[in-house]
Amino acid sequence: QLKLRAKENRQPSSSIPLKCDHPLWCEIDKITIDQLYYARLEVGEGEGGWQLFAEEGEMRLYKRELEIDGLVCDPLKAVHTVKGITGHEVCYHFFSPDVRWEWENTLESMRVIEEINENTLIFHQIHKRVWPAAQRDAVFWSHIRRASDIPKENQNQNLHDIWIVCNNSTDAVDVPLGRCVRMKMTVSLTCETYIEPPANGCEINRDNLTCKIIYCSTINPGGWAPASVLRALYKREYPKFLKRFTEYVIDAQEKKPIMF
Ligand code: 18C
Repeated sequence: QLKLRAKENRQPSSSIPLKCDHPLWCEIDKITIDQLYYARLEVGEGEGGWQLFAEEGEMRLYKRELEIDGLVCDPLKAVHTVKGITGHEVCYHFFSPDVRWEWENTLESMRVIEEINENTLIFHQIHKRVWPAAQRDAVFWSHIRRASDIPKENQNQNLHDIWIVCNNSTDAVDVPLGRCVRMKMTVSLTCETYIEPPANGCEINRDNLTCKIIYCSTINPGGWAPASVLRALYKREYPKFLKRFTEYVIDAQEKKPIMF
């Protein structure tokens, strides 16, 4: 089993570069802004075809049934609220290749194939095989930013304390297929931090923090996979992922200074 870990401890900047010459930059910027807008649209059961399929504590997961060329590509939207961590911390752990093995249990291998800038990486991931389908891989850029870095003309809401990570498949890099079928995905994790002002001018501590998390995902399996297997798989795995990931971030940050 191949596990390639990033060597340095990368720390993405809290402000994105004003200018980037990379050919994918326009696409990255546009898709991230679109995903932020999409994530913040409220979903209600029955509205716009969204159906609640799992619920546990503060966590709610909705799906919209969608098939493309006979393949299940159901968009998912999950909302969760956790205490004691900031949106910056949640997004940092979702983005950073240094900690991905700590929480991501669908991986067989993960490799950073290009660093576009300190906020943007291109990954190649091979995922665990799910019987009876062929094994899947994905090539995608991953971009992290504080939403207040979005240019003023695209800010139609109050975005002061929001972070987003957007992962989106790309064909721009040539990675041979090997034995895998390549899936296509658009995934975003949007986090908003609420701070309850501490009494008597005390310093903010972790008890004052609440983080609202919105996770959106649309995955096209890219080739044959039985619909019943796929729907049963995601119904079980998305709630497990959200629970495991948020608990991991709470534990990882518990004793550390708050990353606002
Ligand atoms: O967003 C997540 N992770 C990011 C960083 O890795 C990134 C990756 C997203 C793709 C994840 C899809 C993996 C599916 C492949 C097989 C799963 C094996 C499961 C084994 C469990 C022990 O954005 C967090 C992702 C959390 C994913 C939960 C599983 C969702 C399944 C969705 C099905 C999608 C169809 C893919 C085709 C699979 C063929 C049967």
